[in-house]
Amino acid sequence: MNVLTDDEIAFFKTNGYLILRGALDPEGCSRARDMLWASLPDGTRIRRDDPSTHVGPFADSDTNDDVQDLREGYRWQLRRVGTDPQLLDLVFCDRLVAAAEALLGAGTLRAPVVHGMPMGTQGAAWPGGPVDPALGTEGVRGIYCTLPYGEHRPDRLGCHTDGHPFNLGIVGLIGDVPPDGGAFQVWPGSHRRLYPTFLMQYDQPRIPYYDHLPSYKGILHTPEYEAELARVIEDTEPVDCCGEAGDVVLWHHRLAHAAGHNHTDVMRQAVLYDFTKTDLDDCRRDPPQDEMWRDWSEALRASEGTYPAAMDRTQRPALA
Ligand SMILES: O=C(O)CCC(=O)C(=O)O
Ligand SMILES: [Fe+2]
Repeated sequence: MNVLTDDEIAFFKTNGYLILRGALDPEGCSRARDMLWASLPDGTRIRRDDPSTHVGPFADSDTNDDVQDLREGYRWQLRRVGTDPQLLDLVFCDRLVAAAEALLGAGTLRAPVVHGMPMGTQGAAWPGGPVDPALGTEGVRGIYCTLPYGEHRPDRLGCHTDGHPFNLGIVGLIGDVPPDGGAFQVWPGSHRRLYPTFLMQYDQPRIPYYDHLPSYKGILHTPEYEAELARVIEDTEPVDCCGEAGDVVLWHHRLAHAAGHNHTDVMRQAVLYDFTKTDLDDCRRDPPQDEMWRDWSEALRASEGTYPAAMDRTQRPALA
């Protein structure tokens, strides 16, 4: 099945992301929302049927520091359901598998494991750290939400690339997300600028945590990466990937991105999944290649990356 047009493939090659409208089954989105709300213990202040209670931050009594069911500040990350068959059917569906194969090559994808290990099973990478490098994740990352900010006025939004190896990310909206509503933000073209600044194609070196050597822990970026990311932030306007339930953003693993600030009164609800190829374990030892599309589909490698100007508008939904 060829679900992506040549123009869509070209847009992805140049910009590092591609928005597909209505790619998720509406019933599946609705079940995912049910799953999210069903995960709450009894008696929480936040209640599904009263949107005024969705405004963040979470009350102290609703806060939970379990990495598989994180509720803290303005973020709610439900990872425990990450290998539920219904959630896996939602993202590893025919249309998205075909789209991912159009970019990565037919028959190259590793399937998620039903009832396997959700992200966070093996805990944080270091004390108090994030669950990256996502050890053992066999399903979706989880259902990630951003509560409305209310009066909260945060600092300027930063951006990052992710710390664990994967090939192609997706963010699928399971509820409508208006502009400025905490949608996934992407910095177009940053994948081509950042890819060569890493030491390895898919991984990043990590400094382990030692009690007696506390001054540094975590990912160690190259100076080239830090400098290029600073330039990206300076010269590139992020795209707010807002949309309706069912819309999906596909994104390159080295694309700079962020979870947007939510200045609306609607909670942002999305499911995040990482497509990985069965040959990732071999390819991940390689340094960045002169041909950065070596591990991608023939169609993507052959694409010249040019597309009709009108796509710049349809792929920038907040401006449309
Ligand atoms: O929730 C989002 O929109 C993005 C989250 C993200 O960037 C991450 O978990 O690495
Ligand atoms: Fe990220």
